[in-house]
Amino acid sequence: PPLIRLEEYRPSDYLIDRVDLDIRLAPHAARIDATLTLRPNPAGTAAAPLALDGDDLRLVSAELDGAPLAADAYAASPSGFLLRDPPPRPFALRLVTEVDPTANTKLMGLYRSNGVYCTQCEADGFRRITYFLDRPDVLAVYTTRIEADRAEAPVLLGNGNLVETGEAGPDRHFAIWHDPHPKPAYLFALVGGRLGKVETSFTTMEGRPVTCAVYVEPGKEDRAGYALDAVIRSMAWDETAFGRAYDLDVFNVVAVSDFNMGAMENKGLNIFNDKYVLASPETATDGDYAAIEAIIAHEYFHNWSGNRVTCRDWFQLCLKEGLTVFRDQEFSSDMRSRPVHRIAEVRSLRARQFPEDAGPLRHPVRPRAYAEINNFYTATVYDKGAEIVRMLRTLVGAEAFRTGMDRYFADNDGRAATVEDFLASFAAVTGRDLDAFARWYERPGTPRLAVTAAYDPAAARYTLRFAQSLPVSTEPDGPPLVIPVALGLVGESGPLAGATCPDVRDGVYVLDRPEAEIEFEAVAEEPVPSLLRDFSAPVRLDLALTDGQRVRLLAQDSDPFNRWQAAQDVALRLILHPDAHRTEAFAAALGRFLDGEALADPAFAALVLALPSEGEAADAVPADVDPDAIHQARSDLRARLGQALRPRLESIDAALARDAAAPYSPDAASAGRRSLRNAALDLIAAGDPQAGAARAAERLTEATNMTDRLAALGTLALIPGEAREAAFAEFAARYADEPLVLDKWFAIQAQIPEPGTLERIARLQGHPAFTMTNPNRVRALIGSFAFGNPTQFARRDGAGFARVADTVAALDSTNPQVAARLLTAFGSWRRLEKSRGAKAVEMLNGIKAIPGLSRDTADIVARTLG
Ligand code: HT7
Ligand code: ZN
Repeated sequence: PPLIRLEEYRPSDYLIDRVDLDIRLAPHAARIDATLTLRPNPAGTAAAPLALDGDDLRLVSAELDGAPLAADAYAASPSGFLLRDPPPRPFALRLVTEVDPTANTKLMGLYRSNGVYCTQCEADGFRRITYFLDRPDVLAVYTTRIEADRAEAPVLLGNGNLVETGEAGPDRHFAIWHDPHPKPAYLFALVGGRLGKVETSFTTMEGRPVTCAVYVEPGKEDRAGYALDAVIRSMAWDETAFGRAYDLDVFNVVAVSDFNMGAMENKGLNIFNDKYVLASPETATDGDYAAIEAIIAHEYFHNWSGNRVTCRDWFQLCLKEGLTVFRDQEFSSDMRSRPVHRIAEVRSLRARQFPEDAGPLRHPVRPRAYAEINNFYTATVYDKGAEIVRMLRTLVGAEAFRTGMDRYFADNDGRAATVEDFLASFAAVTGRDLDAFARWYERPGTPRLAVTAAYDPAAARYTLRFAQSLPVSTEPDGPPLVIPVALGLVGESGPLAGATCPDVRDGVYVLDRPEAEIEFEAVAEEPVPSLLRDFSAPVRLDLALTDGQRVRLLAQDSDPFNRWQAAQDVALRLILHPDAHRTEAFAAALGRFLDGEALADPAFAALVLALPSEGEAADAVPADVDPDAIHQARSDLRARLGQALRPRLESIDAALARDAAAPYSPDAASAGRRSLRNAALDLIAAGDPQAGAARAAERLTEATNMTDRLAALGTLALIPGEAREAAFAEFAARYADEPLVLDKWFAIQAQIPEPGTLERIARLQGHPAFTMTNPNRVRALIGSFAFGNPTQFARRDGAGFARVADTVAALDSTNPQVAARLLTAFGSWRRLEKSRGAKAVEMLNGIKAIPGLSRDTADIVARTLG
């Protein structure tokens, strides 16, 4: 597919100041009457033809300034509208189009989900509603009249504020919405349907009363309260943390069940995948509650970082996404435990972004070219993008960071901005040159930071030598990155006081050269270095420490992140190089840790007990990855730790048992206690499957909430036998009418690391609750298999790859976005053992050969094959 390149950006030849829409909803023929108030852009080419984007549109009529357009004055096709000779002055173009929302299986543009009309316009869905300059640097003020059958769509929602409602004939009604804030078309939205709601009000720091509502399927209102509460907390937090107030009279969130991604930040009308709205103790886990809180916050925060200040072009996607992820991470950290949340962020970065950055789909945080922008909503743009913002804060300090953010919002309000504009705000308020720092946006690949240390006891001097490098596959010879390394020295009985180093300010050393050396004076004993505290930069740290030194960090470091990291490092080495003697020593260290503090900070303790995933272990293997060997080594280590720690795990279980019977509360402290008790159960079962199966089955019947029930089911899922199958059957019967809960059931089964899983998946694809038209179902069953079952997905016989490839092929013509994303599971084929890699290539070539393959899937195939 042809590439769109950053360097080829040029301003639009025309601007659109106003958009007046009259949209009549109907299941098969929705009519969109659009009047666009246009003018030539002084920054564009004068007298150029006007070329509007379209996608799958049918033009009904066209008028210019109130008069029908002559047939030779324009050309229209489903994919575009051309006005050959536009007036060299402001003019009004009225275009009527027709679309079929029911037939829209791509879930982009105007579609129906469970009978509810809704829209998805980012990145380029608005052109599936009407012909338009569908690019983020064309900002207009929208007024939208929505008309529908009253019985079919009693609720009619649009962007901005509601200005009028009324009758439109015997069975029809209308609502008019006006959004005073100029916005790009990707932020347009409407909703029409039968929906229930919960609502409340919030008064902004500017004194504006805002009605906040969450709309859900009727009958599920009692599951919308947590999301509504998260809206209110997000609004309050953005005022205190960033000085940002909401700017409309209403803020609506609507949950729909067919949705390509998590949620969408349309102005004043956020549309959500219902998975990230609906929560009750009986149907949602602690993880679901945390995700709802984070995603509600994320979309709300876009109101400033994305909507008020938007992106000039799609290459700047990280400008809104990286910044908004950073903002939602800070919010969640303030709502929950900061260190625990930071560990969760880094685990997710390493699980998703590091492999992406090491594989054929790697790209700079600001890509330079794309064939299909929908394939660039990636972990790199979002999560590495957030890490860059975090590093910027570390470099300039929290206070200057806030001043810089204020400056950015003030200078760019109502504008479509670039990464350069963002950095310029910080350069302006700090006087710093951020050009070298900006390389983070340009250079793909995860940097490696190699550190060696030397101690001179006579001089009481400690030297650290740093060397940074990028992977050879990613233009490694460019100029160095600016890497903030938060660090400290840890002595036998805790952080070393008195050691000084002129290169370290506020606990941070900034490495801005390929290699450097720093010296600490007055170092009274040989320390263990604690580097990259709080994971201060998204790099791979190469530091040879002994298990003993790592155990000292686990016990003594003042930085919780590095305490956790130390345990992970020991465990990872034991997975890659099993050793009975060192395993016993590690178990003893974990035992001391649990004795000392498991019950003081259960959430943290649960993370320390969670070993690195099989994916992380695979990521640490240089080449020829054998997922079966990794699985076996990790299982063996878990079994041994479970046995060695059994008495402690039992006492944790007993100590937290009372808590499990108490009424459910989703707060972080309660969730932490549940996570530790469930981690203990899981490790007990790893060490003693028979006892574990009995205990898990018991826990399943006792559980008073979905968190504990699903954890028990997850434990049982790893122990073949009748108890497991009975539990699966009971769970399915209990939640037969709960699609979101059945998704958990599909997902757990898809991840069972046994050869029988493929057959199980085939069976589950025939289950009445499974459908290929719902992205959540596909992701739950096939996505969980592809991304969460390394041994079976990468089976030697290629049957796992084939199952996923068949799904991609079947889905491509109906929903290419979801198909393409599923296909990214093949991204690490090159790192697999040769024979497995060859099977993956066979499947990729099979997909490549499909006639009429979508641009989305063709792009992923081409890049994956390289
Ligand atoms: N900005 C949104 C990204 C998005 C999206 C959402 C739903 C369906 C299709 C989509 N394409 C792009 C979500 C966000 O990051 O906030
Ligand atoms: Zn976002």
